[in-house]
Amino acid sequence: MFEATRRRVLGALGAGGAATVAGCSGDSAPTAGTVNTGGTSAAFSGETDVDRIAADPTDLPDPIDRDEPKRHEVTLETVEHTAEIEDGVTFAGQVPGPMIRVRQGDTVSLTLENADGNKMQHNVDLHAVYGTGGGAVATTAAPGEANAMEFQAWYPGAYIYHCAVPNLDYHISAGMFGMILVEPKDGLPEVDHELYFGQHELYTDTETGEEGHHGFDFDAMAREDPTYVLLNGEKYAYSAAKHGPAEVEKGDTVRVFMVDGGPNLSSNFHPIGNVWARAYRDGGLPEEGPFDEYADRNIQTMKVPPGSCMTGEMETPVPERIKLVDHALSRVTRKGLLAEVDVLGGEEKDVYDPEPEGPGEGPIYGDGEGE
Ligand SMILES: [Cu+2]
Repeated sequence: MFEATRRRVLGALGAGGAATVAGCSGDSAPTAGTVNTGGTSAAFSGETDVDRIAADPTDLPDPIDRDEPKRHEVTLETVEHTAEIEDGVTFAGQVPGPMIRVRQGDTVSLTLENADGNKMQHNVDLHAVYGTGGGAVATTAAPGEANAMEFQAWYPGAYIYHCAVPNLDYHISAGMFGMILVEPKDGLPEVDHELYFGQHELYTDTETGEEGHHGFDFDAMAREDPTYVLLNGEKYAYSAAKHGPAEVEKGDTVRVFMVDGGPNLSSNFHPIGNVWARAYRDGGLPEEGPFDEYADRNIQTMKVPPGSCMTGEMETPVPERIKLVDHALSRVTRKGLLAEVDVLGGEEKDVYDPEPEGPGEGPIYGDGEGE
């Protein structure tokens, strides 16, 4: 079922059917992994060891409802996987890594665990941290080890966290990034839905969609010429054809958190058929509201640099399928980036009428006389 679905997606784009990108081994010179085609993966040494690498964008912590600071114990476990489409070094087995959600003034005790079977050292740099390397030096851990640091969340906003070992661009391209959201003390305005996505690009030594074995390609990464540009680590991960779409009811307000891991490409994040009614550039938030006055209004496309985030809110006055894209559109048509949100409900023809009365009925079509 899963294989058939994936093949349909790839077929629809004429991409030719790629599938599994295997994990790399060795720190300084990762060896070639493999890419297998559906149905034949067992024949290759690069057999996947997870069914799915794409994080569920609806799986994020609840908004904070608290007036007092709190101390959090957070453990990020790093695991190295062989996974479909996405090459596999990930935080907690998903791309992006899990969202960490705290309140400004909270204290976070963060432990970076490097799983025993891993081959590389890892760490974490959180952009929400005042401190050397955002915690990267203190948390660096070899396979089978764990290291901790503690910080107070001093300033509010949505921030990236990412692996920051010497080959950090490779580790991020392999999926080692996520978001920490520091809510202002009074919290964020209430919305009906929140979604969480992560964009990044993957560099392999084989053409996009080509069957066979893919290895990581450091030269392609240096040229910033990716094989895939992805939302949530898999080709079209949260589209209707794969793990999605997200579904909301007409009239709901939808808040989207997006982190751009890069390592190199900025995103041009646009909701097709909608607009960022309120947009927080780079995820930045003021200490206090009213947030409506702080936010940019009615932004069509948000620039999100690598190593940054954005928060955008959509209104949903009509039923439709919203496509979340990087508006550098070859990344959508040819390199795998797409998520979809379905707005369910009855038509609102005053706002949008997909089948208006035909030509000749209204003044913009002429009145049929004098032509
Ligand atoms: Cu790493």
